[in-house]
Amino acid sequence: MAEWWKSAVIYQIYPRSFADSNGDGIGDIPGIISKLDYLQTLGVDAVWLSPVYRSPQDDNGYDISDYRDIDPIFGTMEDMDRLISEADKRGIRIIMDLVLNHSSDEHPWFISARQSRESPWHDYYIWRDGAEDAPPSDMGASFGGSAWEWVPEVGQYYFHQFSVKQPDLNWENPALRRELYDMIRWWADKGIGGFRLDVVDHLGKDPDRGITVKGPRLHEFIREMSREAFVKPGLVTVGEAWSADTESAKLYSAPDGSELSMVFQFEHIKLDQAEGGEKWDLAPLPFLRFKEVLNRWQTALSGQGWNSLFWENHDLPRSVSRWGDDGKYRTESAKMLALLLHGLQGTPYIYQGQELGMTNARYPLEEYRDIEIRNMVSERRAKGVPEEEILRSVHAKGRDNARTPMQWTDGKNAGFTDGSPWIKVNPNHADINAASQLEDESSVFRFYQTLIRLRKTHPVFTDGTFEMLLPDHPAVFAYTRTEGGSQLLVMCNFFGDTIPDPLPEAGAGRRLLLSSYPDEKPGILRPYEARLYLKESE
Ligand code: TEU
Ligand code: CA
Repeated sequence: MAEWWKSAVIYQIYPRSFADSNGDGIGDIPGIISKLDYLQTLGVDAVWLSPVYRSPQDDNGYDISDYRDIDPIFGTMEDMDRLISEADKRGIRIIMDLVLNHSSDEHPWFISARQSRESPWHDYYIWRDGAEDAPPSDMGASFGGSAWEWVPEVGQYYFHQFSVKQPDLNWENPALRRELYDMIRWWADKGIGGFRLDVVDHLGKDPDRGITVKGPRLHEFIREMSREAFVKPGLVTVGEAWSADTESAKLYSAPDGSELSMVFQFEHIKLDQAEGGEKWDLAPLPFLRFKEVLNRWQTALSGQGWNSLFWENHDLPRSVSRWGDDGKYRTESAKMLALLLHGLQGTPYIYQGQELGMTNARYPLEEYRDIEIRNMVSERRAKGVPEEEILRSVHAKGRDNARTPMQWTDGKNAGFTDGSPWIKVNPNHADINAASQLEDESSVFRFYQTLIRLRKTHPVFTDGTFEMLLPDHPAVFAYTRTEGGSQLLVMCNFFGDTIPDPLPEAGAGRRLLLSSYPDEKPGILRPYEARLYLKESE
C-alpha cells in the first residue's frame, strides 16, 4: 500500500499565533482544538505543530526544557491528548516538531551538565577546554555572536549553533541518543502521526573541524534513529535540511524507508538574496533559476525519493508578499502560487494563513519579537547600516512576518484573542480573514480547498511524472504531470503583466479544472493568471 503521506496535504500550525482560548494573548492547544472543524473544512490530512513542549520560550519553543511535557502557556498534557483524539475523529493526524540538535539551557540535563564535569549529563553536550576570552574557535552562532559560551564552574566552553540558551546536544554520546529515541517512541505511542525534525542536517556536526551540517556521521545517526525510534508503522517523518541537495535528499528520503519520509529543502528559498550575502541582503528572485531549481528537484527525486512542497513556514516571509503581489493582485497571485505548488509531485505543506493569502507585516522595528530579528538589528546598527535598510530587510525577510496572529475575523484582534496579543495583529485583517473567505466562493481559501479535493480525486496529482514546459520563458511557469492516460497541465503567469498565451493549444482536448480567474479569455494570460487542465483518455 502506498504511504498515506504521499497523497496527503499537511497544514503547519505555529501554536503561539493560531488561536488563544484563555485571553492571555498567546495561542494554545484548546484554541487549536476549537479550530479543528475549520481544518476539516479545508480538507487537510495532518497538522504539524511547531513545538509545544515545556520551554523558556527563548526561541518560541525551539528551546525545550522537558521533551515529555507541554508548556503551560499552551495547555496541559490532557489538552494534548484531547487534541490528538479530536483531530483523529476528523481524520487529521498530529505531527510533532522534534528539536534534537539542541535543548534549552534550562533542561535538567544541562543544568546538571554545567555544574560539574563529573555530572552524568555533562557529556550530553559539547564542551571544549579553553581559557576565558579565548574560545576554541571563531565559529559564529546562527542568531549572532560566538558559537562558544564560557562556563566558569567547569572551566569549559559549550557549543551552541543557535541562541546561547540553546546548547547543542552531543550526538556522539550513545546514551543521549537512546534517551531521545525512547522519548520519540513514547510520543508515537500516544498516537502521534509523525515528526518534523528541526535542523536534522546538523545532527552529525563536528565543531573541531568547523562542520555544522552534513557531518561525517549524519546519515548513520538518522538510520539508527529510524530503526530504533520510528518503529510504529505509518509515521511520517520530515527533516528540515537547509543544506540538502538532490543527492543527499535521495538518502534522506530513500524509498526503502531507511531514513525519513522526506526533507524540506531550501534551494528555491535561498535564491532571492545577494550573492555571498545573508538572507537580509535582498535581491530580486531570478525567475529562470527558480524554475531550473524546482525542475531539477522534481526530476531528480522521481522514483528515487520524495519531495516536500512548500513556499512558507514560521521562519519565512509570506509568499504572496515575497513572490506575488500583496496589493492589487493579492487574490490572483495567492491562487497562482497555490496552484503552482500543489500541482508538483510531493507532499504539499500549507502554513497557517497561507490559505487566506495572509501578507507580510510592515511594522516599526519595536513591534518585532523574534530573537533572530532583534539580534540582527543590533548587529547591523552597530555596523552603521542605515535604519531604512534594516527596516527593508526585516519587512522582506523577518521571521515575524509569518508569526503575526492568524486572521479569523474582521473583529477585534482578528478574533485571535480577547486579550492583548503577544505580537501585533496585522491591521489588514479587516480585509483578509477566514470568516469572510469561508463565505466567498471565489476566495483564496476556497481555491486551496478545491486543490486539496482535486488531489484526493485524481491520483495523477500523487503519481504523475513531472515534465517542465517552456523552461526559458521569462514569465510563465508551466508543466505537465502524466500517469497512464491522465495528464495535468499547469500554466502560471508568475508576474503582473498581461502576456500572450504561450500555450494556446493547451485547452484542446483538455478540461479546465481550475483557474485563478473567474472567466476565460483566450489568447492571453492576465496578471498572475494560473490554469489547471486535465486530459483523461477513457
Ligand atoms: O530553523 C533552522 C534554521 O537554520 C533557522 O535559523 C533559519 O536559518 C532561519 O530561521 C532562517 O531565517 C529551525 C527552526 O525552524 C527555527 O524556528 C529555529 O529557530 C531554529 O531551527 C533553531 O531551533
Ligand atoms: Ca492562551
